[in-house]
Amino acid sequence: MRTAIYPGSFDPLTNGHLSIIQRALQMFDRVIVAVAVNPKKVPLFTEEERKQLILEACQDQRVEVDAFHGLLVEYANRRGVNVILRGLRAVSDFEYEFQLANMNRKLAPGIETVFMMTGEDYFYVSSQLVREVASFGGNVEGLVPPNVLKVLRAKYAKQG
Ligand code: COD
Repeated sequence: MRTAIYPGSFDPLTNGHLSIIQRALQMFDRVIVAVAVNPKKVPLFTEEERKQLILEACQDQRVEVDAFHGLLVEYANRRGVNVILRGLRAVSDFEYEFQLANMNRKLAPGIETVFMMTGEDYFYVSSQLVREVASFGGNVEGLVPPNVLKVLRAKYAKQG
């Protein structure tokens, strides 16, 4: 069975992420969406919230949603998966992704990183921009799945 791990912060999941997951399912039998938990960062959504939002939005038995602490390659080894899936939006993503992929290869030579191009409608979408726009009351409809839109609106309505 061909399995890929799609790691990320997913704070929150956007339609850009979803487009990568859906297209990856045409190439892999199973995709493990792995939420990275970084104790040094304070995310908008908790680990559990991020996992739940991805689960609700994906609704496909071939998608598993998990979380990991520590090094990605150690998580991949524990899961017995040797493909890491990443998305590329623009040239600006490339430098960071190139460093990440090479460092991961140095740490774990058997693990390959596979890149997929962004869906053309989502090349400008990032979780960070979505959070910022939503925090100022801007409309992010169409950029995130409906369940994420709902919780974003609720979160920022509460904060006033
Ligand atoms: N279209 C297409 N792809 C997209 C879009 C979009 N609109 N938005 C995001 N993506 C891609 C990103 O390019 C990325 O590939 C992936 O989706 C996830 O994005 P994010 O922003 O949710 O996640 P990142 O980039 O913050 O994730 C970084 C990791 C958490 C994977 C990384 O920091 C990590 O591996 N951390 C664990 C510790 C570790 O092993 N560190 C050493 C790494 S060398």
